[in-house]
Amino acid sequence: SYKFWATQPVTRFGMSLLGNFPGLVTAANHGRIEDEPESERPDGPVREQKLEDVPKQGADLVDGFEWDTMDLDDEKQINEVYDLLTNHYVEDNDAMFRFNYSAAFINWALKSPGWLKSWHVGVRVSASKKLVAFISGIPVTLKVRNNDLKCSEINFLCIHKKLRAKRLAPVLIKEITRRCNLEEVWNAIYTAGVVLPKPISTCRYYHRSLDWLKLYDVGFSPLPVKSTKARQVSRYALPVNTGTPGLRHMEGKDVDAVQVLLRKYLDRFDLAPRLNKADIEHWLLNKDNNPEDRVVWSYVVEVSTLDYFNLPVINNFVSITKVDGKITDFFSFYKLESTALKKNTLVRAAYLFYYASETAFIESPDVKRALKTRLNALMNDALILAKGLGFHVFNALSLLDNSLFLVDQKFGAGDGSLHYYLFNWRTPFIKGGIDERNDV
Ligand code: YNC
Ligand code: MG
Repeated sequence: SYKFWATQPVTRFGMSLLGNFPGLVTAANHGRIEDEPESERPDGPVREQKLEDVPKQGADLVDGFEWDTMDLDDEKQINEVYDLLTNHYVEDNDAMFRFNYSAAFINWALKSPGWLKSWHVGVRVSASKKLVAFISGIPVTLKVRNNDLKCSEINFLCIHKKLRAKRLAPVLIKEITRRCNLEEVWNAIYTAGVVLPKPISTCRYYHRSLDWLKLYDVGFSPLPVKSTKARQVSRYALPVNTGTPGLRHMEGKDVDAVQVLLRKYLDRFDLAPRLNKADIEHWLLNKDNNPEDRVVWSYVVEVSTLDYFNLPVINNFVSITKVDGKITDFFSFYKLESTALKKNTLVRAAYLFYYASETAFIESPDVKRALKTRLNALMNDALILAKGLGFHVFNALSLLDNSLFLVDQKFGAGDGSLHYYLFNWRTPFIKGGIDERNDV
């Protein structure tokens, strides 16, 4: 039925909207059904809009509640968002675990380059000023097939459990839409576990045990019928030291090289963010001095130029220290804990974040096999590092080139999918993972 989503400029299941005829398509005829199959229509907006038509004021909330633009430079207000999410944000299907985004994570995720205060939207109880709902956006440039879209990335939609099923979510979504539109941003990307009209891509979560006993104790990992605890522990054992020569922490001096490498790497996919140097610095470099607040870990592989080009060192004519190395690979992961609700304990999860490898670009018919080998070596090191940092589990989605290493690295498919959505942009479904891609 989708009473709310049927009114929004998104593509529908099994039918197409009248769209992409500037001037013709208005809110008035939006929603009419056409015969032409959606898959044959060109990529483009579902609805064309003008700045002058965007309301200058937000819609009224029901009596007793008020809008508040959050100031996330104020630690107290970050903590209010943290408290709301800690108690009311996303849970798994069995209500055993709930995401516990840290205040440091919220600060990192919502204050990326170009962030706008007006896209951090709260709803408070008028009398007590208690924060009871939230939705946020950050600006992103997104490559969707052959187009670069100026988008907002919508996240952290959350409503207090006592205010559920009262149609407040559509009010929040319309308000963040209005605030994006006021900045002349007409498209958005968002992900959700629930099915809405209409996913542009769908991923599965994969989990790799680092501390199997902990995951068993909290009810995350079952003991397979034909196994024993000892066998499970040894199945997930990892070496203490990493294996890739030249692997080290990423530093400020690596930003340029990583940005170039990642851009080239992500260009191979139909859906990817366009990241500039400021983005790379923000998303990948750790700026927190307090180790407890650290959110992201990034590593590069640096091979000295002499090694890389396999040049013979003739004499000391070139001092090694003056030769910049070449960054051939990098990977990163971030920390996002979950509360195990029945045991009241935290599960420390590392999530695979951006990565790239020059191996993807070698000119050889064996490029895929080479990439598989290289990514397995890199991801094994990522697991070793995450284990050394005290993480209990390492999570990844079935996107990018992950299908090349997930099984080999002993990841198991989780239950539940993550659906990707674009607001006001039509494009055919994008298959996940290099093996399923059909675009070449
Ligand atoms: C959801 N996750 O279908 P229909 S993900 C979008 N995303 O509408 P009510 C959702 N829509 O079916 P409740 C949604 N979940 O009638 C539900 N809906 O068309 C739709 N959970 O509203 C639903 N956070 O207020 C229905 O439902 C309508 O009280 C019902 O509130 C929902 O951040 C929710 O999972 C999710 O806090 C807020 O259950 C609440 O149940 C909750 O009666 C736990 O709403 C936390 C949780 C969601 C995480 C996320 C991405 C959100 C994307 C929102 C869409 C953005 C569109 C682009 C806007 C910018 C445009 C530009 C430019
Ligand atoms: Mg509601």
